[in-house]
Amino acid sequence: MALSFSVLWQLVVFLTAAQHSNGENFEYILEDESVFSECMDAPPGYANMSGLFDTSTTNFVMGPEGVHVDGYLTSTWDVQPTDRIEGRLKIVHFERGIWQPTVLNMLVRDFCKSFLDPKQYWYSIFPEHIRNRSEAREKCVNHKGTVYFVVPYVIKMHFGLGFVLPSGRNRMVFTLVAIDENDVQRPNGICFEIRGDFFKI
Ligand SMILES: *[C@@H]1O[C@H](CO)[C@@H](O)[C@H](O)[C@H]1NC(C)=O
Ligand SMILES: CC(=O)N[C@H]1CO[C@H](CO)[C@@H](O)[C@@H]1O
Repeated sequence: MALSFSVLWQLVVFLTAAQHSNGENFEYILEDESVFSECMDAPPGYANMSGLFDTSTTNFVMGPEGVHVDGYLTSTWDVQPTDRIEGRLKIVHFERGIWQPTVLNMLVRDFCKSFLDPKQYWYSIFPEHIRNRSEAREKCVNHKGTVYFVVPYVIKMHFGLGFVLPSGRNRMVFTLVAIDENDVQRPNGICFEIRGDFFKI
């Protein structure tokens, strides 16, 4: 997939604006307490969330304020610590009976470099709540078997991008791929979705 400048630009806007916007703010309300869904159109050979983390030791419970999370996650992805992890996110919106692409696309070339950076939009989704941070800092998701303990929290996904986010049904589609030291992408990528709706707050 060729990466055009416009896509890169969108990504920069998405990443930076999420933190410093004085425009309208939106909260993404999850559709389902299990949080992570199967991708509707996963690339061949890609695993779902269970290929990234063992979530069987994590509780996700929907309450009035959102989805409560506690427990721990163990990384299960069969890749190498020396791999670079590239992440993509696209938001797809349900409109007039079909899923339509939106301008909200981003690519992170080296996810592990900024995994625990508080300025990243994903920080509050999960990394902020890791209890054993020193281990997480050393061992990103490309270290199979790493255990991330979470301080119990309620998932809050806030976005202030300076423009209106589409209300109605949305899918945030995440894909992660590992790229080895010879710059070759491994076939066992990860794809999962978080379905929800944007509400103005
Ligand atoms: C994810 O994939 C695994 C292995 O293919 C499968 O057993 C599991 O049911 C899938 N999980 C979801 C949420 O569908
Ligand atoms: C390096 C580190 O802090 N690892 C810890 C992660 O949390 C578990 C449980 O609290 C500890 O057993 C690890 O030592």
